[in-house]
Amino acid sequence: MHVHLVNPSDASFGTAVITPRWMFVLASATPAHFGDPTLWDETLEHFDPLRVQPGDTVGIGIHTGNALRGYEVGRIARERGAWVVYGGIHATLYPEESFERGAAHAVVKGDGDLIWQHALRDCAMGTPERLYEGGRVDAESFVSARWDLLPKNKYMWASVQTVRGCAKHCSFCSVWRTDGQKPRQRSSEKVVNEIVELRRQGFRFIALADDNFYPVTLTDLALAERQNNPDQLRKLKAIREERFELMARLAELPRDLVFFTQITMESAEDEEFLRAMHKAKILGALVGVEAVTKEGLKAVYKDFNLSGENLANRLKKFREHGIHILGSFIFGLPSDRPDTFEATQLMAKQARLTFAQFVMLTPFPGTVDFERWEKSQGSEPEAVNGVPLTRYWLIPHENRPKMFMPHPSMSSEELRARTQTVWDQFYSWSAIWERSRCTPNLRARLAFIFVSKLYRQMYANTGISTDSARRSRATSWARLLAVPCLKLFQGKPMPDLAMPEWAKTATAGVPIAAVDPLPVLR
Ligand code: B12
Ligand code: SF4
Repeated sequence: MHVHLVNPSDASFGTAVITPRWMFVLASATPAHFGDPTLWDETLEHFDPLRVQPGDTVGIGIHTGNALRGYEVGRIARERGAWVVYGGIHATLYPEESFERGAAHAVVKGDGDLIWQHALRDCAMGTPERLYEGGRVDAESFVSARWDLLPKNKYMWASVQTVRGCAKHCSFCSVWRTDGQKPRQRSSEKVVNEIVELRRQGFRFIALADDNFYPVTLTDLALAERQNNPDQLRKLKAIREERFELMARLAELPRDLVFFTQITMESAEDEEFLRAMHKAKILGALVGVEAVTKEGLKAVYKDFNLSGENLANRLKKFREHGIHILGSFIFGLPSDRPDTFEATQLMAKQARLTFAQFVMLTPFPGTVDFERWEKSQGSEPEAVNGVPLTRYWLIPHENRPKMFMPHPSMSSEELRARTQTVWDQFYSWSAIWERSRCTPNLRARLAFIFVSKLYRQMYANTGISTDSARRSRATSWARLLAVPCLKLFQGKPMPDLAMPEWAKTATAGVPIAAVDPLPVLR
C-alpha cells in the first residue's frame, strides 16, 4: 500500500510561500514499512490521480477554505480504488461532510501525530474504522516533520511549530476551542533540531507556526500573584521560562536565520520578552490588531488589545525592538462605519506596521461568531445553488458571497470595495517604497518590494475579489512574482551545520518511523 498526502488548493502558483506543516508531520508519522509517502501540495501543482493505484491510501488535510477542493480530490481518489482518509480542522469540525461530499472511508479528528499509524494499519488490512479520535496530543508526543521530503526550490519559508493552543477566547477564532486554551510547548531540542535541518538545506526564513508565541502575559503573572495562588504562579512562570530557554537557543543558531511568528499585542509591554525575541532572530510577527476602536474590540472579545493613540504607541514598541509587524485587521464588524477604513489605514501607517492584512469578517466554523450567526439564520437559511449559506464553503468560489454577516449600515459590496481600497492604498508602490527603507541593503529592499506585492496579489486579489478575471490575473501575477521572491529568500545551503551539542541527545528530528511509540502495530 502506498500513501499519498494531499494539501488541496484551487489555485496553484508553482511556488509557495509557506510549507503546509501538517503534510511533513504526517509523512513522519507514517510507519517506515509503508515507504515514503507521496506529497501533493496543490498550492504548487495539482494532484495527479493517475499516480494512485487501487489499495493505496490518500490522506487529505482540509481547512474550511479548501474543503470543497479536498472533497473533489477524495472522490477522484476513491474512484481510483484508494482508501480515502480526511483530517485537519474542518474534518474535525464536520466529519460527516467528508463522507457525504468527499467519498471518505474514514475521518481523523484532532491531532494526527499518533493516530495516523492506526488508520494506515487498518486501511492496509482493508478494514478502516469510520472515525479516529486523535485528540490533543501532549507536547512531548508531537511528531517532528520530515524535511528530507521537501521538494527543492519550491518554498520560500519553512514552518516549525513551537506551541499549540491559546489561552485567549476571541470570538472569530476556533484555535482556543480546537487546540485548547492550555499551551502545549515543544521542547527546544526538537524545535532546534528541525531548524538546523532546514538551514542545512538552505532555508533562512522560518515561520513559527504557533497559535500564540506569548502564552503567559505579565498581566497573568500579576493576577496569580494578586490572587495569592502560588501553584498557578509556579506553572505560569515555568511556561514563561521555557519560552526564554527556547529563545536563548534560537539565538545560538546561524546569524542569517530569520523567524516569524504569531503573537498577541500584550507582548509589547514585556520588554524583556521583546529583547529576547530580537536576540533569537524572531524579527517578524503577525499581531491580530483586529479593530482600531474600543467597540470593535469588544465585539470580538479582544478587550485586551488597545485602541486609539495607545494602540499606535504599543505597536511601535515592536519596531523599537527591531521586530516587524504584520498587522491583521478585520472589516465588517457591526461597529465599523465608512470612516473606519480610512482610520485603519492611517493607524497602520502611524503604528509603523511593515505589512498588514485586511480581512473581511468571516464566520469560521467552531467559533463563537459562527454559532451566533448560524442561529440567526434560522432553520431555513438563504441558499445559493441549493447550498444553505450556513455551509458557504460548499458553494463554488465563483458563486460564493464574500460577506455573510449583514452589516447594520453598509452593503456587502460597499464593505468589499472599501476593503479593496485599503489594500490598494497600503500596498501602493509609493507606500511600499517608503516602508522598504527599513531594509539594510539593496537585496533586502528588493525582497521587501517583491514580497509586499506578492502578498497583496495572493491574499487581496485572489481572496476578496469577486471578479473571476481579476482573480485569474492576480494568480498569474503571483506566479510571476513568486519566482524572484523565492530566490531572494534562499540562503546558501549549510550541509555541514552541526547540531548544537545539547540538542544531539534528543530524538527530535527523527521521524516516527524510527521512534515509533507503538511498535506493537508494526
Ligand atoms: C501557521 C498558520 C497559518 C500560516 C501558514 C499556513 C500554511 N500554509 O501552513 C499563515 C499565516 C500563512 C496562515 C494563513 C491563513 N490561515 Co492559518 N493557521 C496557522 C496555524 C496557527 C497553524 C497551522 C499549522 O501549521 N499547524 C501545525 C500542524 C502540524 O497542525 P495542523 O495543521 O492542525 O495538523 C494537525 C491536525 O489537524 C491533523 N491533520 C491535519 N491534516 C490532516 C490530514 C490527515 C489525513 C490526517 C489524518 C490528519 C491531519 O494532524 C496534524 C498533526 O497533528 C493554524 C491554527 C491551528 N491551530 O491549526 C491557523 C488556521 C489553520 N488558519 C486559519 C485561517 C482562517 C487562515 C487564513 C484564512 C487567515 C486569513 N484570513 O487570511 C489564511 C489562509 C491561508 C491558506 N490558504 O492556507 C484558521 C482555519 C479555520 C478553519 N476553520 O479553516 C486556523 C485554524 C486559525 C484560526 N484562526 O482559527 N495560517
Ligand atoms: S485570535 Fe489569536 S489570540 Fe485570539 S484566540 Fe485565536 S490564537 Fe488566540
